[in-house]
Amino acid sequence: MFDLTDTISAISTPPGEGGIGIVRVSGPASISIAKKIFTTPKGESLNGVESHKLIHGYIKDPDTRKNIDEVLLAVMHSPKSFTGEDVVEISCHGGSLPLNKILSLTIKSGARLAEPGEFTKRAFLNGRLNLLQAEAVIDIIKSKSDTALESAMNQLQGGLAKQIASIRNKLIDILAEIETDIDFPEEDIEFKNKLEFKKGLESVLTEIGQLVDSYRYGKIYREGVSVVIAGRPNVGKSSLMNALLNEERAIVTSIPGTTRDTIEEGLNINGLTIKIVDTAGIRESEGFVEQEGIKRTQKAIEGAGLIIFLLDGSEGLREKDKDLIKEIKQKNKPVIIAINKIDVGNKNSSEWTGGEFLKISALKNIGLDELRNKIFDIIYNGHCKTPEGIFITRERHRERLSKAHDSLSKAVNAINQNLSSEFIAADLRLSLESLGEITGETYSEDVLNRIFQEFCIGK
Ligand SMILES: Nc1nc2c(ncn2[C@@H]2O[C@H](COP(=O)(O)OP(=O)(O)OP(=O)(O)O)[C@@H](O)[C@H]2O)c(=O)[nH]1
Ligand SMILES: [Mg+2]
Repeated sequence: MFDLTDTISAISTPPGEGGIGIVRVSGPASISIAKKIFTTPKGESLNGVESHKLIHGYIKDPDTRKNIDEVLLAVMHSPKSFTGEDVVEISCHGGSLPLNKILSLTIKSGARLAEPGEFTKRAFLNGRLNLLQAEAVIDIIKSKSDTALESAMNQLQGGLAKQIASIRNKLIDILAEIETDIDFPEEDIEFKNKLEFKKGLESVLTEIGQLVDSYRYGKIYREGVSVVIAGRPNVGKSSLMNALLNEERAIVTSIPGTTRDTIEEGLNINGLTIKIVDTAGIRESEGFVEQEGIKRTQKAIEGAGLIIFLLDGSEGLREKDKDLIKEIKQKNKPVIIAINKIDVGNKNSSEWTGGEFLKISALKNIGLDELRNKIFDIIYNGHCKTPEGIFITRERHRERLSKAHDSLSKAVNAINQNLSSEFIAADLRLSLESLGEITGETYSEDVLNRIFQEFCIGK
Protein backbone atom coordinates (compact mmCIF):
# COMPACT_ATOMS: atom_id res chain seq x y z
CA MET A 1 0.00 0.00 0.00
CA PHE A 2 2.84 2.38 0.82
CA ASP A 3 6.22 2.47 -0.88
CA LEU A 4 9.06 2.58 1.60
CA THR A 5 11.79 1.65 -0.84
CA ASP A 6 12.56 5.15 -2.06
CA THR A 7 14.41 7.88 -0.21
CA ILE A 8 12.77 11.16 0.73
CA SER A 9 14.25 14.57 1.41
CA ALA A 10 12.96 17.91 2.69
CA ILE A 11 13.91 21.14 4.42
CA SER A 12 12.86 20.53 8.01
CA THR A 13 13.29 24.02 9.41
CA PRO A 14 10.75 26.79 8.85
CA PRO A 15 11.06 29.14 5.85
CA GLY A 16 12.88 32.44 6.27
CA GLU A 17 16.32 33.29 7.57
CA GLY A 18 17.67 31.68 10.71
CA GLY A 19 20.87 30.68 12.46
CA ILE A 20 20.75 27.16 11.11
CA GLY A 21 18.62 25.24 8.69
CA ILE A 22 18.23 21.50 8.39
CA VAL A 23 17.78 19.27 5.37
CA ARG A 24 16.61 15.82 6.33
CA VAL A 25 16.96 12.72 4.16
CA SER A 26 15.42 9.36 5.03
CA GLY A 27 15.39 6.01 3.29
CA PRO A 28 17.70 3.27 2.07
CA ALA A 29 19.75 5.55 -0.21
CA SER A 30 20.26 8.39 2.26
CA ILE A 31 23.83 7.46 3.25
CA SER A 32 24.94 6.91 -0.34
CA ILE A 33 23.41 10.28 -1.25
CA ALA A 34 25.34 11.94 1.59
CA LYS A 35 28.52 10.32 0.34
CA LYS A 36 28.02 11.91 -3.08
CA ILE A 37 27.60 15.47 -1.82
CA PHE A 38 29.64 15.74 1.39
CA THR A 39 33.38 16.21 1.89
CA THR A 40 35.49 16.77 4.99
CA PRO A 41 37.85 19.78 5.19
CA LYS A 42 40.67 17.55 3.96
CA GLY A 43 38.66 16.73 0.88
CA GLU A 44 37.85 13.19 1.92
CA SER A 45 34.45 11.79 1.26
CA LEU A 46 32.16 10.32 3.84
CA ASN A 47 33.23 6.78 4.66
CA GLY A 48 32.42 4.39 7.46
CA VAL A 49 30.17 6.72 9.48
CA GLU A 50 29.32 6.40 13.11
CA SER A 51 25.66 6.74 13.99
CA HIS A 52 24.38 9.80 15.87
CA LYS A 53 27.59 11.80 15.58
CA LEU A 54 28.02 15.24 14.09
CA ILE A 55 30.64 15.51 11.38
CA HIS A 56 31.99 18.84 10.20
CA GLY A 57 32.49 19.39 6.49
CA TYR A 58 31.21 20.85 3.24
CA ILE A 59 28.39 20.18 0.86
CA LYS A 60 29.74 20.19 -2.66
CA ASP A 61 28.06 19.99 -6.00
CA PRO A 62 29.45 16.77 -7.52
CA ASP A 63 29.15 18.20 -11.04
CA THR A 64 30.86 21.57 -10.58
CA ARG A 65 32.96 20.37 -7.58
CA LYS A 66 32.17 23.70 -5.94
CA ASN A 67 31.44 23.88 -2.21
CA ILE A 68 27.90 25.11 -1.50
CA ASP A 69 28.00 25.54 2.28
CA GLU A 70 29.85 24.56 5.42
CA VAL A 71 27.76 22.14 7.40
CA LEU A 72 27.43 19.65 10.25
CA LEU A 73 26.16 16.30 9.11
CA ALA A 74 24.70 13.50 11.21
CA VAL A 75 23.90 9.97 10.18
CA MET A 76 21.29 7.98 12.13
CA HIS A 77 21.43 4.31 11.24
CA SER A 78 18.25 2.27 10.91
CA PRO A 79 16.38 1.36 13.05
CA LYS A 80 17.48 3.90 15.67
CA SER A 81 16.18 6.99 13.95
CA PHE A 82 12.97 8.99 13.96
CA THR A 83 11.66 7.20 10.86
CA GLY A 84 13.28 3.87 11.63
CA GLU A 85 15.19 4.15 8.34
CA ASP A 86 18.70 5.38 7.59
CA VAL A 87 18.50 9.12 8.13
CA VAL A 88 20.94 11.90 7.26
CA GLU A 89 20.50 15.37 8.71
CA ILE A 90 22.48 18.22 7.27
CA SER A 91 22.64 21.36 9.39
CA CYS A 92 23.66 24.25 7.19
CA HIS A 93 23.44 28.02 7.40
CA GLY A 94 19.82 29.02 7.71
CA GLY A 95 19.11 30.87 4.50
CA SER A 96 16.73 29.83 1.79
CA LEU A 97 19.46 29.69 -0.88
CA PRO A 98 21.84 27.23 0.81
CA LEU A 99 18.91 25.16 2.05
CA ASN A 100 17.29 24.93 -1.37
CA LYS A 101 20.60 24.20 -3.10
CA ILE A 102 21.35 21.37 -0.69
CA LEU A 103 17.81 20.04 -1.08
CA SER A 104 18.18 20.00 -4.89
CA LEU A 105 21.53 18.22 -4.61
CA THR A 106 19.96 15.45 -2.53
CA ILE A 107 17.22 15.12 -5.12
CA LYS A 108 19.68 15.15 -8.00
CA SER A 109 21.55 12.38 -6.18
CA GLY A 110 18.53 10.11 -5.93
CA ALA A 111 16.08 11.31 -3.29
CA ARG A 112 12.57 12.58 -3.97
CA LEU A 113 10.83 15.50 -2.29
CA ALA A 114 8.94 14.39 0.83
CA GLU A 115 5.22 14.95 1.17
CA PRO A 116 3.83 16.77 4.21
CA GLY A 117 4.22 14.60 7.30
CA GLU A 118 5.93 11.85 5.36
CA PHE A 119 8.80 11.42 7.82
CA THR A 120 6.33 10.88 10.65
CA LYS A 121 4.18 8.65 8.44
CA ARG A 122 7.22 6.49 7.80
CA ALA A 123 7.94 6.43 11.52
CA PHE A 124 4.43 5.04 11.96
CA LEU A 125 4.66 2.54 9.08
CA ASN A 126 8.00 1.31 10.40
CA GLY A 127 6.53 0.78 13.85
CA ARG A 128 8.48 3.57 15.57
CA LEU A 129 5.30 5.39 16.65
CA ASN A 130 1.68 4.40 16.97
CA LEU A 131 -0.96 6.64 15.43
CA LEU A 132 -1.71 8.35 18.73
CA GLN A 133 1.94 9.27 19.07
CA ALA A 134 2.10 10.54 15.49
CA GLU A 135 -0.87 12.78 16.24
CA ALA A 136 0.83 13.90 19.44
CA VAL A 137 3.80 15.02 17.36
CA ILE A 138 1.54 17.40 15.40
CA ASP A 139 -0.07 18.57 18.59
CA ILE A 140 3.30 19.36 20.14
CA ILE A 141 4.31 21.38 17.09
CA LYS A 142 1.01 23.24 17.06
CA SER A 143 0.47 23.66 20.78
CA LYS A 144 -0.17 27.23 21.86
CA SER A 145 -0.34 26.80 25.61
CA ASP A 146 1.48 24.99 28.41
CA THR A 147 -1.53 22.79 29.02
CA ALA A 148 -1.83 21.81 25.34
CA LEU A 149 1.87 20.97 25.22
CA GLU A 150 1.64 18.93 28.40
CA SER A 151 -1.29 16.88 27.17
CA ALA A 152 0.40 16.23 23.82
CA MET A 153 3.58 15.12 25.63
CA ASN A 154 1.53 12.69 27.73
CA GLN A 155 0.06 11.25 24.60
CA LEU A 156 3.48 10.97 22.98
CA GLN A 157 4.69 9.08 26.02
CA GLY A 158 1.93 6.58 25.47
CA GLY A 159 -0.57 7.00 28.34
CA LEU A 160 -3.68 6.75 26.19
CA ALA A 161 -2.18 4.05 23.98
CA LYS A 162 -1.52 1.91 27.06
CA GLN A 163 -5.06 2.28 28.28
CA ILE A 164 -6.49 1.35 24.91
CA ALA A 165 -4.14 -1.63 24.68
CA SER A 166 -5.32 -2.80 28.09
CA ILE A 167 -8.98 -2.47 27.07
CA ARG A 168 -8.27 -4.42 23.89
CA ASN A 169 -6.52 -7.17 25.83
CA LYS A 170 -9.51 -7.62 28.09
CA LEU A 171 -11.78 -7.88 25.05
CA ILE A 172 -9.42 -10.27 23.28
CA ASP A 173 -9.48 -12.58 26.33
CA ILE A 174 -13.25 -12.62 26.41
CA LEU A 175 -13.44 -13.11 22.66
CA ALA A 176 -11.05 -16.07 22.89
CA GLU A 177 -13.31 -17.79 25.39
CA ILE A 178 -16.41 -17.12 23.34
CA GLU A 179 -14.67 -18.44 20.24
CA THR A 180 -13.82 -21.67 22.05
CA ASP A 181 -17.51 -21.97 22.60
CA ILE A 182 -18.19 -21.49 18.91
CA ASP A 183 -15.68 -24.24 18.09
CA PHE A 184 -17.36 -26.66 20.47
CA PRO A 185 -20.99 -25.73 20.06
CA GLU A 186 -22.30 -28.87 21.70
CA GLU A 187 -21.12 -27.51 25.04
CA ASP A 188 -23.31 -24.40 24.81
CA ILE A 189 -21.95 -21.48 26.90
CA GLU A 190 -22.83 -22.16 30.44
CA PHE A 191 -25.08 -19.73 32.14
CA LYS A 192 -22.41 -18.90 34.68
CA ASN A 193 -19.90 -18.14 31.94
CA LYS A 194 -22.36 -15.85 30.27
CA LEU A 195 -22.78 -13.85 33.42
CA GLU A 196 -19.00 -13.63 33.72
CA PHE A 197 -18.67 -12.39 30.15
CA LYS A 198 -21.40 -9.89 30.72
CA LYS A 199 -19.74 -8.54 33.85
CA GLY A 200 -16.41 -8.26 32.05
CA LEU A 201 -17.94 -6.49 29.07
CA GLU A 202 -19.86 -4.08 31.24
CA SER A 203 -16.75 -2.99 33.08
CA VAL A 204 -15.02 -2.39 29.74
CA LEU A 205 -18.08 -0.44 28.60
CA THR A 206 -17.74 1.85 31.61
CA GLU A 207 -14.07 2.36 30.91
CA ILE A 208 -14.70 3.26 27.26
CA GLY A 209 -17.60 5.51 28.28
CA GLN A 210 -15.29 7.47 30.58
CA LEU A 211 -12.78 7.93 27.80
CA VAL A 212 -15.51 9.20 25.46
CA ASP A 213 -16.61 11.70 28.12
CA SER A 214 -13.06 12.85 28.70
CA TYR A 215 -13.14 14.44 25.25
CA ARG A 216 -15.01 17.41 26.68
CA TYR A 217 -12.00 17.97 28.86
CA GLY A 218 -9.34 17.08 26.32
CA LYS A 219 -10.83 19.40 23.75
CA ILE A 220 -10.38 22.28 26.15
CA TYR A 221 -6.76 21.32 26.69
CA ARG A 222 -6.08 21.14 22.98
CA GLU A 223 -8.10 24.05 21.69
CA GLY A 224 -8.89 26.21 24.69
CA VAL A 225 -12.49 26.88 25.61
CA SER A 226 -14.29 29.88 24.21
CA VAL A 227 -15.71 32.29 26.80
CA VAL A 228 -18.19 34.68 25.21
CA ILE A 229 -19.21 38.03 26.72
CA ALA A 230 -22.76 38.87 25.68
CA GLY A 231 -25.37 41.44 26.67
CA ARG A 232 -27.22 44.55 25.55
CA PRO A 233 -25.27 47.42 23.94
CA ASN A 234 -23.25 49.66 26.21
CA VAL A 235 -23.33 47.44 29.30
CA GLY A 236 -19.50 47.30 29.23
CA LYS A 237 -18.67 44.08 27.35
CA SER A 238 -15.66 45.53 25.56
CA SER A 239 -14.50 47.19 28.77
CA LEU A 240 -14.64 43.82 30.50
CA MET A 241 -12.66 42.15 27.74
CA ASN A 242 -9.99 44.85 27.98
CA ALA A 243 -9.89 44.60 31.76
CA LEU A 244 -9.41 40.81 31.63
CA LEU A 245 -6.74 41.14 28.95
CA ASN A 246 -5.16 44.07 30.71
CA GLU A 247 -4.88 45.99 27.45
CA GLU A 248 -7.00 48.27 25.31
CA ARG A 249 -7.85 45.64 22.75
CA ALA A 250 -11.48 46.53 21.96
CA ILE A 251 -12.84 50.00 21.31
CA VAL A 252 -14.86 51.40 24.18
CA THR A 253 -17.18 54.40 23.84
CA SER A 254 -20.27 55.66 25.60
CA ILE A 255 -22.24 55.21 22.36
CA PRO A 256 -24.31 52.04 22.26
CA GLY A 257 -23.49 49.82 19.30
CA THR A 258 -19.74 50.47 19.27
CA THR A 259 -18.72 46.86 18.75
CA ARG A 260 -19.97 45.60 15.41
CA ASP A 261 -18.11 42.34 15.04
CA THR A 262 -16.88 39.64 17.38
CA ILE A 263 -13.32 40.03 18.66
CA GLU A 264 -11.31 37.07 19.95
CA GLU A 265 -8.17 36.97 22.05
CA GLY A 266 -6.25 34.25 23.87
CA LEU A 267 -6.18 34.64 27.62
CA ASN A 268 -4.59 32.72 30.44
CA ILE A 269 -6.73 32.32 33.54
CA ASN A 270 -5.00 30.69 36.50
CA GLY A 271 -2.89 28.65 34.03
CA LEU A 272 -5.80 27.62 31.84
CA THR A 273 -5.89 28.89 28.27
CA ILE A 274 -9.20 30.28 27.12
CA LYS A 275 -10.39 32.25 24.15
CA ILE A 276 -12.23 35.36 25.29
CA VAL A 277 -14.77 36.73 22.80
CA ASP A 278 -16.30 40.21 22.83
CA THR A 279 -19.52 40.50 20.85
CA ALA A 280 -21.81 43.14 19.35
CA GLY A 281 -24.52 44.15 21.83
CA ILE A 282 -27.94 42.61 21.40
CA ARG A 283 -30.36 45.48 20.80
CA GLU A 284 -33.77 45.98 22.32
CA SER A 285 -35.52 45.92 18.96
CA GLU A 286 -33.92 42.77 17.68
CA GLY A 287 -34.11 39.16 18.55
CA PHE A 288 -31.06 37.04 17.98
CA VAL A 289 -31.75 36.96 14.28
CA GLU A 290 -31.45 40.19 12.30
CA GLN A 291 -28.33 42.06 11.28
CA GLU A 292 -24.90 40.75 10.54
CA GLY A 293 -23.39 41.79 13.88
CA ILE A 294 -26.09 40.02 15.80
CA LYS A 295 -25.71 36.94 13.63
CA ARG A 296 -22.07 36.84 14.60
CA THR A 297 -22.93 37.30 18.23
CA GLN A 298 -25.28 34.40 17.94
CA LYS A 299 -22.66 32.27 16.23
CA ALA A 300 -20.20 33.06 19.02
CA ILE A 301 -22.78 32.05 21.60
CA GLU A 302 -23.40 28.77 19.77
CA GLY A 303 -19.68 27.99 19.88
CA ALA A 304 -19.22 29.11 23.47
CA GLY A 305 -18.07 26.80 26.22
CA LEU A 306 -19.12 29.41 28.74
CA ILE A 307 -21.16 32.59 28.44
CA ILE A 308 -20.69 35.70 30.56
CA PHE A 309 -23.97 37.54 30.39
CA LEU A 310 -23.36 41.13 31.33
CA LEU A 311 -25.90 43.58 32.79
CA ASP A 312 -25.67 47.27 33.51
CA GLY A 313 -26.12 47.89 37.24
CA SER A 314 -26.49 51.63 36.74
CA GLU A 315 -29.62 51.08 34.68
CA GLY A 316 -31.39 48.36 36.56
CA LEU A 317 -32.78 45.16 35.20
CA ARG A 318 -34.88 45.54 32.05
CA GLU A 319 -37.51 43.31 30.54
CA LYS A 320 -35.15 42.75 27.62
CA ASP A 321 -32.48 41.49 30.01
CA LYS A 322 -34.89 39.01 31.50
CA ASP A 323 -35.84 37.77 28.03
CA LEU A 324 -32.22 37.43 27.00
CA ILE A 325 -31.29 35.59 30.19
CA LYS A 326 -34.12 33.16 29.52
CA GLU A 327 -33.01 32.71 25.92
CA ILE A 328 -29.39 32.15 26.86
CA LYS A 329 -30.24 29.68 29.58
CA GLN A 330 -32.05 27.61 26.95
CA LYS A 331 -28.69 27.02 25.28
CA ASN A 332 -27.87 24.61 28.06
CA LYS A 333 -24.41 25.99 28.57
CA PRO A 334 -22.75 27.27 31.67
CA VAL A 335 -23.60 30.97 32.17
CA ILE A 336 -22.16 33.52 34.55
CA ILE A 337 -24.44 36.51 35.02
CA ALA A 338 -22.49 39.59 36.06
CA ILE A 339 -23.76 43.05 36.97
CA ASN A 340 -21.30 45.63 35.71
CA LYS A 341 -20.76 49.30 36.66
CA ILE A 342 -21.22 48.45 40.30
CA ASP A 343 -19.01 51.49 41.06
CA VAL A 344 -21.91 53.80 40.18
CA GLY A 345 -24.47 51.87 42.13
CA ASN A 346 -26.91 49.10 41.68
CA LYS A 347 -30.31 50.40 40.70
CA ASN A 348 -33.47 48.55 41.62
CA SER A 349 -31.38 45.91 43.29
CA SER A 350 -34.54 44.30 44.66
CA GLU A 351 -35.29 43.13 41.12
CA TRP A 352 -32.05 41.21 40.83
CA THR A 353 -33.39 37.97 42.12
CA GLY A 354 -33.79 34.50 40.77
CA GLY A 355 -30.15 33.73 40.18
CA GLU A 356 -26.66 34.25 41.37
CA PHE A 357 -25.23 37.54 40.18
CA LEU A 358 -21.60 38.50 40.31
CA LYS A 359 -21.08 42.22 40.96
CA ILE A 360 -18.23 43.78 39.06
CA SER A 361 -16.84 46.98 37.66
CA ALA A 362 -14.83 46.61 34.47
CA LEU A 363 -13.79 50.25 34.76
CA LYS A 364 -12.68 50.23 38.40
CA ASN A 365 -11.42 46.65 38.47
CA ILE A 366 -13.87 45.47 41.10
CA GLY A 367 -14.79 41.78 41.42
CA LEU A 368 -12.62 40.68 38.50
CA ASP A 369 -10.57 38.17 40.50
CA GLU A 370 -13.78 36.58 41.63
CA LEU A 371 -14.94 36.44 38.02
CA ARG A 372 -11.64 34.84 36.97
CA ASN A 373 -11.96 32.22 39.70
CA LYS A 374 -15.50 31.49 38.69
CA ILE A 375 -14.50 31.05 35.03
CA PHE A 376 -11.69 28.73 36.09
CA ASP A 377 -13.94 26.68 38.36
CA ILE A 378 -16.62 26.18 35.76
CA ILE A 379 -14.21 25.19 33.02
CA TYR A 380 -11.83 23.13 35.08
CA ASN A 381 -14.22 21.30 37.34
CA GLY A 382 -17.10 21.07 34.95
CA HIS A 383 -15.28 18.58 32.81
CA CYS A 384 -14.08 15.13 33.59
CA LYS A 385 -10.89 13.22 33.22
CA THR A 386 -10.77 9.45 33.52
CA PRO A 387 -9.73 8.10 36.93
CA GLU A 388 -6.19 7.64 35.54
CA GLY A 389 -6.12 11.27 34.49
CA ILE A 390 -5.96 10.26 30.83
CA PHE A 391 -8.12 12.11 28.37
CA ILE A 392 -8.69 12.11 24.66
CA THR A 393 -8.12 15.26 22.64
CA ARG A 394 -9.36 14.53 19.17
CA GLU A 395 -12.71 14.04 17.50
CA ARG A 396 -11.26 11.03 15.67
CA HIS A 397 -10.62 9.25 18.95
CA ARG A 398 -14.02 10.16 20.34
CA GLU A 399 -15.74 8.86 17.24
CA ARG A 400 -13.85 5.54 17.20
CA LEU A 401 -14.39 5.02 20.93
CA SER A 402 -18.12 5.70 20.56
CA LYS A 403 -18.25 3.16 17.79
CA ALA A 404 -16.43 0.61 19.97
CA HIS A 405 -18.88 1.41 22.75
CA ASP A 406 -21.87 0.82 20.45
CA SER A 407 -20.62 -2.55 19.26
CA LEU A 408 -19.90 -3.60 22.81
CA SER A 409 -23.39 -2.59 23.94
CA LYS A 410 -24.75 -4.77 21.16
CA ALA A 411 -22.66 -7.68 22.42
CA VAL A 412 -24.10 -7.23 25.92
CA ASN A 413 -27.60 -7.12 24.43
CA ALA A 414 -26.88 -10.29 22.52
CA ILE A 415 -25.99 -12.01 25.80
CA ASN A 416 -29.14 -10.67 27.43
CA GLN A 417 -31.24 -11.99 24.59
CA ASN A 418 -29.52 -15.35 24.73
CA LEU A 419 -28.37 -15.07 21.13
CA SER A 420 -25.83 -17.52 19.80
CA SER A 421 -22.15 -16.97 20.51
CA GLU A 422 -21.42 -16.04 16.90
CA PHE A 423 -23.38 -12.82 17.33
CA ILE A 424 -21.56 -11.87 20.48
CA ALA A 425 -18.20 -12.63 18.87
CA ALA A 426 -19.02 -10.59 15.77
CA ASP A 427 -19.86 -7.51 17.86
CA LEU A 428 -16.71 -7.94 19.92
CA ARG A 429 -14.60 -8.09 16.77
CA LEU A 430 -16.16 -4.88 15.50
CA SER A 431 -15.44 -3.22 18.80
CA LEU A 432 -11.83 -4.40 18.72
CA GLU A 433 -11.45 -3.10 15.20
CA SER A 434 -12.65 0.38 16.16
CA LEU A 435 -10.26 0.44 19.10
CA GLY A 436 -7.42 -0.77 16.90
CA GLU A 437 -8.01 2.09 14.50
CA ILE A 438 -7.24 4.59 17.25
CA THR A 439 -3.70 3.39 17.80
CA GLY A 440 -3.24 2.31 14.21
CA GLU A 441 -3.27 -1.45 14.86
CA THR A 442 -5.59 -1.46 11.87
CA TYR A 443 -5.81 1.50 9.52
CA SER A 444 -6.95 2.55 6.10
CA GLU A 445 -4.98 4.62 3.64
CA ASP A 446 -7.65 7.33 3.84
CA VAL A 447 -7.32 7.74 7.57
CA LEU A 448 -3.54 7.93 7.36
CA ASN A 449 -3.68 10.52 4.62
CA ARG A 450 -6.09 12.64 6.58
CA ILE A 451 -3.92 12.52 9.69
CA PHE A 452 -0.65 13.31 7.98
CA GLN A 453 -2.09 16.09 5.85
CA GLU A 454 -2.07 18.23 8.98
CA PHE A 455 1.72 18.13 9.06
CA CYS A 456 4.12 20.45 7.34
CA ILE A 457 6.69 19.29 4.82
CA GLY A 458 9.87 18.15 6.53
CA LYS A 459 8.16 16.61 9.57
N1 LIG B 1 -18.93 53.57 35.53
C1 LIG B 1 -18.63 52.55 34.78
N2 LIG B 1 -18.67 52.70 33.46
C2 LIG B 1 -18.34 51.62 32.71
C3 LIG B 1 -17.95 50.39 33.29
N3 LIG B 1 -17.69 49.52 32.28
C4 LIG B 1 -17.91 50.20 31.13
N4 LIG B 1 -18.30 51.46 31.38
C5 LIG B 1 -18.63 52.49 30.38
O1 LIG B 1 -19.75 52.09 29.64
C6 LIG B 1 -19.66 52.55 28.29
C7 LIG B 1 -19.82 51.41 27.34
O2 LIG B 1 -18.73 50.53 27.46
P1 LIG B 1 -18.34 49.45 26.35
O3 LIG B 1 -17.32 48.59 26.96
O4 LIG B 1 -18.05 50.10 25.08
O5 LIG B 1 -19.73 48.69 26.26
P2 LIG B 1 -20.14 47.52 25.28
O6 LIG B 1 -21.04 46.60 26.02
O7 LIG B 1 -18.95 46.92 24.64
O8 LIG B 1 -20.98 48.30 24.21
P3 LIG B 1 -21.30 47.89 22.67
O9 LIG B 1 -20.07 47.53 22.02
O10 LIG B 1 -21.88 49.13 22.13
O11 LIG B 1 -22.31 46.80 22.73
C8 LIG B 1 -18.31 53.25 28.19
O12 LIG B 1 -18.51 54.63 28.35
C9 LIG B 1 -17.54 52.68 29.36
O13 LIG B 1 -16.53 53.54 29.85
C10 LIG B 1 -17.91 50.30 34.71
O14 LIG B 1 -17.58 49.28 35.31
N5 LIG B 1 -18.25 51.38 35.39
MG1 LIG C 1 -18.34 46.79 22.75
